[in-house]
Amino acid sequence: MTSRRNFLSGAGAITGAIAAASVSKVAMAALPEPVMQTKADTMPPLVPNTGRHYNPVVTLNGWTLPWRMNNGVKEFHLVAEPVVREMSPGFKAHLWGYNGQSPGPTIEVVEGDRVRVFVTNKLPEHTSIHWHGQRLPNGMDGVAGLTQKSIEPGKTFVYEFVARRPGTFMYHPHADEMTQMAMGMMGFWVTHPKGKHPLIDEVDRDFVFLLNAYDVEPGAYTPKIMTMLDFNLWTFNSRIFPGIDSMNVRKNDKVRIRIGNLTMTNHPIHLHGHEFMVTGTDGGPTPKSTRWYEVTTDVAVGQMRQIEFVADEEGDWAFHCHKSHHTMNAMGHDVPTMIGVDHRKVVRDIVNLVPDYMVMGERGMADMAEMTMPLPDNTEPMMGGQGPFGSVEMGGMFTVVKVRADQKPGDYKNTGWFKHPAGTVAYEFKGDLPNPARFQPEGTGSMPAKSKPKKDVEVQIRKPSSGHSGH
Ligand SMILES: [Cu+2]
Repeated sequence: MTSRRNFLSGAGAITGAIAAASVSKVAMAALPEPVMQTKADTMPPLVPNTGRHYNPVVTLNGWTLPWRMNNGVKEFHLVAEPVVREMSPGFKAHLWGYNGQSPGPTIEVVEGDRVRVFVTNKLPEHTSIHWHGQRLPNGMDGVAGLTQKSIEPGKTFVYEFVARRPGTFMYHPHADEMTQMAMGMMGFWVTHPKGKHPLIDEVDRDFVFLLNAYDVEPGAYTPKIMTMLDFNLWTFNSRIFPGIDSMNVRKNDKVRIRIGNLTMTNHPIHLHGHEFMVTGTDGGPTPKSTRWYEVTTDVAVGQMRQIEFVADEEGDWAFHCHKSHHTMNAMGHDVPTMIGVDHRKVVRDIVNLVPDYMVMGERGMADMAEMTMPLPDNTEPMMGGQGPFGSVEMGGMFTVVKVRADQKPGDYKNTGWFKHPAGTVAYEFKGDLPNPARFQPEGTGSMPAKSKPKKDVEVQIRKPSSGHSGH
């Protein structure tokens, strides 16, 4: 726009154009080179080589942004741009993100650090960045229109503040938020404490990721941005199971997992085999007197939770959102519940007419994970994931915490499936089944009903199919 206006307004504009060019050249020289990421793999922790030392985090299917030290200021360069994100192997979505990926890179600093973030906008529309949870000067808060002008396409803005409070934070646009967050613009931020902190324990492994949700129609590449509730891809860091890496830890490691939620609904995050405590929120570390053990914690919209546990049980432990529809991938399922309905005769008749016809769900939905139904290109099956004992029948927000005695300290490699000690796996009973002793009720309800149906009624449930598509 600038050059066009300059061109149109004649001679005076040439000077303007030269001035603009020289200014931007100087500005570019002062900018730290943006670092880009082309892969959706979990990158090793970025061990700090300047500034105060800390134990770096590992971003699940993500990475940490390197910085440049400039006169004692940590300088980062974020580039807001359209990206192609591989959501699981072979399934790519056209999103918006930062520095080549969505979510953007994790930013890690230390309490007391002066931080300068250059933000270049390569999107087709204006943007801004809000530093969720930070104490900072009001004008650095990133709310377009309220605390700053929005960053127009092609422009670079500078944010600068001292990371005053240690903890778990995130960043996201505060300009055309509905579009930009639906398109995947978000990232994680961790401020490490500058020394021993009474409420922040040292841990051996520190994982971070964001919860996000997309509505990508089977076969399509770009999310629908108007969707408010009916998302069909529920993701950890814009990845769906089985494309989400496992979290690999050493037995007896103290493990911290930090989770931020930028979807439109809450996610009860559940860990198998261990109890954890919520040790922090986006408001900071929780007072010790408020902590109790849980195996599921709800992460509401716009919230962050950090959980901690000692991984003292070896095995492959499921870790997932407990909303069962959030551990499934894209698939319209406008189908009535068919469990218990024997419709083999109807199927035979239909198959005579339509040879590829397939009936879903007369024995539950587990068959869905095993059948090989033709899918449109660029579509992930509704559920899958091949475990050592068969299909895991999961999708979306699901991964595995792998606890191994022989995992080396600082090694994040996936060493394959857990080898169960003999006699520790559920097994089939092969003896005779005795006749069950039927349960005889002793109570008759809390009080007698005023009126009763003349005949016993057996409830026949058929779930409505409206308002329930696209999971
Ligand atoms: Cu969920």
